[in-house]
Amino acid sequence: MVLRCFCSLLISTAFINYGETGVRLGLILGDQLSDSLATLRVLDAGNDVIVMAEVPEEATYVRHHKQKIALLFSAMRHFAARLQDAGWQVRYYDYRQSVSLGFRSLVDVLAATVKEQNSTRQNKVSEIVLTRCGEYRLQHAIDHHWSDQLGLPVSVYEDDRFISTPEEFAQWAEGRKQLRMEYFYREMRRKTGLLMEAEQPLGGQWNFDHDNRAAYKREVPLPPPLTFTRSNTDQAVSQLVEQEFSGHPGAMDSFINGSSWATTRQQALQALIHFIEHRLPHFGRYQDAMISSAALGNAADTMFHSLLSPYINCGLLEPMEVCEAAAHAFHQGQVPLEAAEGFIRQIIGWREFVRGIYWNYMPQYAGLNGLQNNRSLPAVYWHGKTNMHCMKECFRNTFANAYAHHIQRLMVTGNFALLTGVNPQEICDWYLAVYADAYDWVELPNTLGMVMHADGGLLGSKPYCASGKYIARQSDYCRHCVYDVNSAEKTNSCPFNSLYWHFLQRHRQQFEKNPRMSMMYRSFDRMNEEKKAAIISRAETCLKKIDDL
Ligand code: FAD
Ligand code: DLZ
Ligand code: SF4
Repeated sequence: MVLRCFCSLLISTAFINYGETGVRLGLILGDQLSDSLATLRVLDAGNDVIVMAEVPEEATYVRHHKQKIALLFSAMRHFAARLQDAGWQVRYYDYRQSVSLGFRSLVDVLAATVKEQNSTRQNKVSEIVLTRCGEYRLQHAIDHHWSDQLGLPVSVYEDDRFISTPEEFAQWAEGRKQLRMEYFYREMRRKTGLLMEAEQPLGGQWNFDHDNRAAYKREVPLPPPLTFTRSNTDQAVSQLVEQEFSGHPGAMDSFINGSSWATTRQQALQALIHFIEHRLPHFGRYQDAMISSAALGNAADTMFHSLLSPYINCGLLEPMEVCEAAAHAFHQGQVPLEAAEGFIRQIIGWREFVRGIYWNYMPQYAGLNGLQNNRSLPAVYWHGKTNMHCMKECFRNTFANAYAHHIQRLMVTGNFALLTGVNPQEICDWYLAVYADAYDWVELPNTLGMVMHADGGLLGSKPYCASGKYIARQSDYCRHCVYDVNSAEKTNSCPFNSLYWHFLQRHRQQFEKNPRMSMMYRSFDRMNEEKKAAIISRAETCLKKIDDL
């Protein structure tokens, strides 16, 4: 049970200058669309004003996928309308208003709102109130500049939609030689009581991951896709995005026809119920599986995954409520324990863990490049045209839906960036741009740490590098590919194979003594010299013409 009490939530107040009671302006960000938000609990609907704004700085600090912007703007507009219906005064600036008024950033919006309020109303603005924001970039500006810029106290409250706070994570991490998600996850299970019986995990095991490695052989049908009715707001936002963000990546079709993202709390709840009924029962088992869309249509793009991350990350759903729904389904006998546990682990384990890493190590974390990788991001990451069937499928899903599931991100497009030595900051910017769920706090540790191993192993004791064999085992991709997954040296050999060995040779010094990797070095060393040379030569050819592969 996570206790909520706003009196203990205040993190910082810059520029304390109370004296008169006035109006407080509560800024609600695009990823804070929750009824339970601390800002809403602190403020008084009868007196204070909520400010929300679509602004160029947030919409363009990377070239966000069109659907990410559409989802966020539409969800923000629906949320603002809900607040108004509930009796709040809301000052909402849509994108065109912001641009026409010359606002670039959120602080520009606040400055203008303060001026307007102070010149037209009796009650002057006395304070700005916010909930801790997700990204370091913005939180740093708030902590260090906003109070001076606005001439007002700026109070920041804890974001207690998360299970743990950055301070709790820092305490847990302090003095540990290695940070392992598994141990942090156990703390979170104890803290939430999810799937616990007194102090013990239900089923006598914390983690059932070893049961979760199956390839999908069509044993059960893929779940039916869910579609959402599009509101006038969705339609207006779609038009805006097509006109104002035409240079951003991605297609809008699946958003416009309602087959991608929910934009209201009610629709997000529908998505949660759909997941629990149709996807969760098989979630764990097929979590690492991939399958081509040609034979199975759109359902192949999502398989049994929840598709809930965009909603959890922008606030339409809360992490605890989705976990409680999964636990409830287990207690009702609707899903097996390993399915519920596997899902809950992703949320209270991985999601909380990566956030802890982010706040503990920022801002230095963003600049790490432990493997000294400096290749520019290959153009194929933007145009998606390649003969590598696995990559083609992942790019198609990404650009069509602003989505790819975890194994597509980690073991296909991520693995390729790792093996080819792409600069971590460039690949991070790509992941931050192209997914509907992408926010720096969660994308950065996943990409820089988990995929690129650029943090020296903070997030994983070994890099997630793999040859085509892994992809062949977990998917049907290789059966539809022009490349031969059983060869590493032939001219039509799978690029992942030779690149894998090339990667290991390039980083022999770092990884040869790693007990989880030394076997691979021994395998390579056992090959005859001719074969080794042919593999390395094939990898070098691949590296020279990445965009032609
Ligand atoms: P499911 O497979 O259904 O998982 C359930 C939930 O668990 C997700 O909704 C998510 O909230 C959580 N979760 C699962 N894995 C992770 C993880 N590794 N870190 C954090 N939360 C996790 N996730 C994001 O939310 N935003 C990102 O920007 C993001 N960037 C990523 C970049 C890379 C390179 C990789 C390898 C992973 C990234 N992830 C990110 C984690 C994960 O891939 C997505 O959370 C997941 O694919 C979202 O789809 P889903 O909701 O269907 O997830
Ligand atoms: C992602 C995003 C986008 C595209 N646009 C806005 C916006 O116009 N206004 C806003 O308040 N938030 C937006 N967001 C989400 C913010 O980038 C996010 O709140 C911050 O990065 C903090 O996590
Ligand atoms: Fe991908 Fe290689 Fe398989 Fe082709 S053969 S799908 S490139 S892993």
